Amino acid sequence: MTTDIGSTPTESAQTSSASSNPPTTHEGIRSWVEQVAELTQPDRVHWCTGDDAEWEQLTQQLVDSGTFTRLNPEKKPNSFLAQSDPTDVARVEDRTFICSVDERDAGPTNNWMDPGEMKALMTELYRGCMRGRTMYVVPFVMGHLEAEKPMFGVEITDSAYVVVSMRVMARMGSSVLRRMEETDAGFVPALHSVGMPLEPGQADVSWPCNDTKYIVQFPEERAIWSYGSGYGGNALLGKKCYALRIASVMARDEGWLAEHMLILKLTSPQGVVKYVAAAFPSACGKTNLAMLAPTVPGWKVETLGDDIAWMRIGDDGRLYAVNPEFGFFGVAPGTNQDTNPNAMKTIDIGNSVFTNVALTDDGDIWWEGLENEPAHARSWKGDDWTPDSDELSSHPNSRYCTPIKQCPILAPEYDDPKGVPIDAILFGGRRKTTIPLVTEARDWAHGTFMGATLSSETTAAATGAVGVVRRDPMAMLPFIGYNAGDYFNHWIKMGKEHDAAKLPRIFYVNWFRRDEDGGFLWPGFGENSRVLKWVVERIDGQAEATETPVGHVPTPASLDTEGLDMTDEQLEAALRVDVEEWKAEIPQITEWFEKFGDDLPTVLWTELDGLKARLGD
Ligand code: SAT
Ligand code: MN
Repeated sequence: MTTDIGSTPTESAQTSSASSNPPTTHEGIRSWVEQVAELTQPDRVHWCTGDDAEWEQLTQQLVDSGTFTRLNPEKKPNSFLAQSDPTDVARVEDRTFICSVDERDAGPTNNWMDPGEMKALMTELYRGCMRGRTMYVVPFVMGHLEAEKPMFGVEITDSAYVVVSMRVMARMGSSVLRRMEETDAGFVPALHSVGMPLEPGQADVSWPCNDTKYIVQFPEERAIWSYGSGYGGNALLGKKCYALRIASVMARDEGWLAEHMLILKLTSPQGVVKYVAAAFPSACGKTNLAMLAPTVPGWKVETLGDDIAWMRIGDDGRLYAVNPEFGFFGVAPGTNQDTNPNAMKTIDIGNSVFTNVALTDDGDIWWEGLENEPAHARSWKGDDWTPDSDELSSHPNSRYCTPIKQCPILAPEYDDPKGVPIDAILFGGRRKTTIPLVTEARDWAHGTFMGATLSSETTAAATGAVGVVRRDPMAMLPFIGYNAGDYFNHWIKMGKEHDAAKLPRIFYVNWFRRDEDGGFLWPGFGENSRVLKWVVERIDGQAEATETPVGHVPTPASLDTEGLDMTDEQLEAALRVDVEEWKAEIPQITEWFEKFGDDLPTVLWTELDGLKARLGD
């Protein structure tokens, strides 16, 4: 391994007895842990087992330190509320770097710094940064431990909150470490520090973090260094940093896809099963779609994943997807019995961590949009909150972190390391105008064009302005670990190198189109099953579509709207391809493509030319 962090270990490394006698025979892990301990100077090193006793000890410790509030066990057993520092509430995209050896390989959509320079800079930040704290070593695997090639990682962190959250989100602990030892497996080293050492006698705060933040991927080395934040995707390094940014680079090199997609299983009343993967930007309802309760009679949805899909071509030429995660890290506000009854059942079982939601007087959680609004609560900032308050009770990016195994509609195939063959890929964004409810791509290249030009209004999942339209290719803008031009090319290649007839069909959806008065044209949530039904019927050659300049759009009659409280005008407006709106989109797409210069596959320019011609430009 080439993670040359800090100085070489010496005998004076007194930071902990655990590091001088680590409970592993895996040389690579031992020496990396020793080096990091030498550099960061923790008081103790704790090798995580992932067992229940450890969970109890760490959650109690977090309660004692004020990071956690234990929820009322009658409401939410074995569950906790964390309130973060009010400045540390979302992914920090402007502090996220792809430190490839060559700047060109980071591409125009990523921040870049020379890897040597970044390491020098961060090594100084890390020097002594764990003083007064415990350093936790978290062996984990993304995906199945029984996979043909298990995807190992080791996260070193000085945050017990991260350890507890990692236990929910990934398979981790002793069983993973044992397997790594048996096979002398390689792993992605993922180093995390909140960046707040404690001097002797200095009292800790409930949410330590640092104003200086770096979230850094070294794609060639397959290494992750994160500093200064304790939150979500900045700190749970198996998630976006590994399973998307680093894995997308591995996928490019090895011919597969690491995507920001949910995976669901759809069964028709006739018992026909289809698997759907769908990409939406953060906080656009991916979790709700993944756990959809269909309103169309007889149709059934089961969940396989809500955020990330790893997809490989199987022996039969089809594209198989697995969810590398073990839990859900869902947006809390707006989740309720109506919008996502299955998420509510999942979290009601307990064993969950909530971050930045409100605490009710009876020790339960509450957030905007949840039923039974309390007359009084403690807000995410720790203030008194009542329905009359000017401030929100919960941060818009507040989250529940809950075990996937508790999901009442988890598909049994979740446990199959081979994954499920995907029939359809949906790309979706949040757009008030222009984009119809659903459009089918003409072929894989056109579908890649749809994905590459996907646009969405920004949400609270990342810091920065909310509601601004930005291109978010394949909903991967913040997660592509290399040059996005090369990433598009990788998608095009997947279509060329494999049998198109066996690849999933591609669709573009928009649940968020509005009428002139600003109201949503489509009811969304469970009603989205009507769109899924149309998608499946298209695949089976049953549903009708109109060929439009932008692709195949349902004829109003082909969409099952029985029992839906919607006028014909509303349905037509939701499905309309407005040539003028699309013409206004062309300069934006052109400007977006020009960013990539020669790195943009020519096929995508050809697709754009075709679109222009069809719009009558
Ligand atoms: O903060 S996370 O990256 O884990 C969640 C998200 O933004 O989708
Ligand atoms: Mn996500």
